[in-house]
Amino acid sequence: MLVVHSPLCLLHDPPTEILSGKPVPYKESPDRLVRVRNALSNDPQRKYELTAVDDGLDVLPDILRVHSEDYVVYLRRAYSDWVEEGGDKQGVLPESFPHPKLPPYKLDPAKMSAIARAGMHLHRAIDILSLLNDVGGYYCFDLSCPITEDTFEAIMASARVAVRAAQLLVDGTQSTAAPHGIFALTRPPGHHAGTGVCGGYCYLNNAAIAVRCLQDAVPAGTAKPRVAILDIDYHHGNGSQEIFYSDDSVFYISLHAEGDYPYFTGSSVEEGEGPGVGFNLNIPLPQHTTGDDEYLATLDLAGKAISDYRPDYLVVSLGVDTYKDDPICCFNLTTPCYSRIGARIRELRLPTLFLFEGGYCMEVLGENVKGVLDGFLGS
Ligand code: OKP
Ligand code: ZN
Repeated sequence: MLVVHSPLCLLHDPPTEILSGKPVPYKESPDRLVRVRNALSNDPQRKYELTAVDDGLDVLPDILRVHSEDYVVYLRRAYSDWVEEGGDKQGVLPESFPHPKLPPYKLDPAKMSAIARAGMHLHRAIDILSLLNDVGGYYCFDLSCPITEDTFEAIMASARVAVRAAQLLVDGTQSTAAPHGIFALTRPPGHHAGTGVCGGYCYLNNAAIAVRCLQDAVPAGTAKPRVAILDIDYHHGNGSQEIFYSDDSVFYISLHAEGDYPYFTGSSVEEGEGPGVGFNLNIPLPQHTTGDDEYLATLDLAGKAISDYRPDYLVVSLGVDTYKDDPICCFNLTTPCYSRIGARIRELRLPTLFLFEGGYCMEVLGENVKGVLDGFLGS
């Protein structure tokens, strides 16, 4: 299996985040990537071929098919604006938000400080009335996404990994009969990032960017490929849901912990809207009691829904924070479960793009991710 990665993804390394009101070391660390990379490259059977993405690959057009331009401009400029204003070199994090219940907001965003812009959706700020109807219009929805000097470089590299992996999947699918899979070693993760908002360690939605690449890679006049996203990260992928909520060409399915972060989304009544009705499926599972058997039984239901949709491609948001000892999560999955998950995904017989999302138990992170991929390969 080809594994696409980029050393530039290691650059993003914020010192702290706020957890339960206290500053703690940042959990989404570069070491996560190193652990997974090492586990795959040390595979005794050498099943994984690591390939570094070309740093020159221009993915801005792909990113702009998913994210709003003002948001990407914000991500690119936030740190330098901040430092220019004398801000701390640790990076920029919002501390005040233009809450929709406190308008009017008549200040000129161009005259705002970088930290004000972090909390403010620049574009909407100009027409603040629409902000009232668009709570998703903030650049940050929580405090877990500091923008350091290297953040933009790393998130662009992560997007390049996703795009290159999608291209390779399309190329490979044309030449093989066996279910084909590619792993994109993306980091920072992406499934919490929405059209114009970061949060949950996510800045650019790598899976969504990859989906649009898969859909674009067809000759003119051919039907647009249908893509299913299977999100098996412990957390609900609120960003992926938002991006595809009214899109019937993308079926988003998530298994996640009920009532945990990101708290406000992930209910089974969120079914999509407009043409997207019926193409969003949330399957919340109970915290604390969900173990291997319950999880696999639910995954079978998701697999059935995916088969019924008859997608051309499967994109898997691969988080392994469902593990029993994950420091920020509360499911009880054991290491042997991950290869069983991979085997279930293999049974769908679809060209499959895996993208790395969450997973914070460092000791087994590599082993668990490799378990899913091994299971998919049938080994
Ligand atoms: C990312 B992924 C904010 C706490 C934020 C963020 C968890 C992000 C998980 N005070 N915790 O889905 O694994
Ligand atoms: Zn997660």
